[in-house]
Formats: sequence, C-alpha cells, structure tokens
Amino acid sequence: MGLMTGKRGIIFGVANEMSIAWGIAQQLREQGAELAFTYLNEALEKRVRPLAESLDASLILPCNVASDAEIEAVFKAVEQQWGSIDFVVHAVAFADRNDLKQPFSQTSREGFAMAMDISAYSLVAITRCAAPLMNEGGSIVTLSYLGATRAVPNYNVMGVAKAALESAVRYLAAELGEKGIRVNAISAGPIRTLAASGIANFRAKIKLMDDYAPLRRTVTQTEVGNSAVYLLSDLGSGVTGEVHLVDAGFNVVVSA
Ligand code: NAD
Ligand code: 0WE
Repeated sequence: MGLMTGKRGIIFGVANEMSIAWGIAQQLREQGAELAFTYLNEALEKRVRPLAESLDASLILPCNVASDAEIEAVFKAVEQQWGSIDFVVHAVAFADRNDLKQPFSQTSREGFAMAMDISAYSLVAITRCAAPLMNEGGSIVTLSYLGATRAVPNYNVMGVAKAALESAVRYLAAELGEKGIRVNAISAGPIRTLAASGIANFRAKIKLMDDYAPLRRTVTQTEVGNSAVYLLSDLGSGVTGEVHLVDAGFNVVVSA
C-alpha cells in the first residue's frame, strides 16, 4: 500500500522530463496515485503524452491556464472520467522574458498583468473548478520561489507574482478548510529546468547553492516530489496555508 493508493489527481505544468511537475508526478505514482496530466499546447503534447503514458495516465488534456474555458473543460472531462478527485498539482509560471532581465521599474502594465494572470490567478481559477469535485481530505500544492519574499536579482515581476501566489494559498486555505481541503505551496531552490534555461547567470545561482547552502548542493526534482507526496497524502493532514521550503539556501547569510 502506497501513501497515495486510492487517490486520484491532476498535474498542471509538465513540459519535459526536467520539469519539477514531472518529478512530483513520478513520486506520486510510485506511492500509488492515479494521475491526469495537462499540457500547454500541441508542441508540448509531443513531449508530455509519452511521459504521462509511462505513468499509466488516465487523462491527458490541453490547458492554457490563461483561459477559464480551458480550465473548465479540463475539470468537466475529469468529472466525467472519475466523478471526484483528491489532489491538484499547480506547477505553472510565465513572465515575458524581457521582464526577467530589464530593470524591474521598466515592467510594463501588460507584462505585469500577464505574469500575475498565468503565475498567480491561475491557482485561484483551478481551485475554484477543483473544489466542487474534491473529496474530504483533498489537497492542492503549488510551486513558489525565494523571490516571493526577497528581492532576488532579475526575478523581478515573477517575484511579485509569487508573492501574490503565496498570499492566494493562505486565502484559499482559509476558505476551503471547512470542506476538508488543504492548500499549500512548496518554495523550491533553483533547479535546472526549461523555465530556468536562458535565465541570465542561472549557473551562478546554482554555484552559490553548491558553495554556501547547508547541503552544499541544489535540491532535485525528486526531493521536491517527495515533499509534494507528504503534502498531498494523509501525512500532511494537519498542514494547510503553508509555504514549505525545499531550499537548503533559504536561511543562510553569506559573509566573509
Ligand atoms: P518548466 O518549464 O518545466 O515548467 C513550467 C510549466 O509552466 C511548463 O510546463 C509550461 O508549459 C507551463 N506553462 C507556462 N505558461 C502556461 C500557460 N499559459 N498555461 C499552462 N501552462 C503554462 O519549469 P519548472 O522549473 O519545473 O517550473 C514549475 C514551477 O516551479 C513554476 O511555478 C516555477 O515558478 C516553479 N519553481 C521553479 C524553480 C526552478 O528553479 N526551476 C524554483 C522554484 C519554483
Ligand atoms: O519561477 C522560475 C522561472 C519562471 C519563468 C521563467 C521564464 C523563462 C522563459 C517565468 N517566465 C519565463 N519566461 C520565459 O520566457 N524560477 C524560480 C526559476 C528562476 O528564474 C529566475 C531565477 C530562478 C531561480 C529568473 C531570475 C533569477 C532567478
């Protein structure tokens, strides 16, 4: 019997085998969960479908989380297939590439709104659709980063969006607690993924972790996945509205 045996849920945010969402999905499946997956577009479907099939996925559906209609269609299909669900993984973020390198004060109104919409509001829209289908003991997990609470160079508008995301976690947890639904974030340290590729100086951020983090290394997708299993399983039944750190560097001050 796995920790997730008898539980069914949906994963938003697999792009490829490097994705944090994929690390989470593998650990959930290993503990017996039954999984559904979404992918952003047809280009990514080619990558996501074989991965999802390798974990015996019941459903593999398109979903741009900027669209309420697409989110609603996903949960309609999930309701038809399963009737109810036990968990949701939200591992989606996007900002304009230029907004992650130009000075933060140059962020445009449109760039700000888009980062907020895709990276923070989407959790609210997904939770609204998921909650009516959720069984008692339901659990929702999203992914955040240190830049939500500290000014990390170049993270910029994504930091503002992650701050909103972490706040949304607290408001959703407060609202849904009476239905037995928990909502938490995992704040993960830097990991080399598609969303991290092309970020200026990402190597330097990894090197900082290797040099100064307590474990003298970065965390892995599997380690984030194991924390997600804890929060999504009954092991986490008393934990909600929390930001759980899987980031060995969070509390270290570097000095001479
Ligand atoms: P990734 O590129 O593998 O995943 C990001 C996902 O977001 C992709 O699957 C992409 O298709 C999806 N996405 C973007 N726009 C979308 C839209 N409009 N609709 C639907 N999906 C959309 O990268 P990742 O690093 O695994 O990122 C997953 C989550 O982890 C993100 O929330 C990210 O902020 C967070 N995170 C990443 C790191 C890191 O260092 N890699 C650290 C902490 C937190
Ligand atoms: O949340 C993230 C990255 C999110 C992200 C990445 C991209 C790159 C491609 C959002 N939007 C885009 N848009 C693109 O066009 N992380 C936690 C990884 C990350 O990104 C950083 C980091 C870290 C860590 C950006 C600057 C500084 C540190």
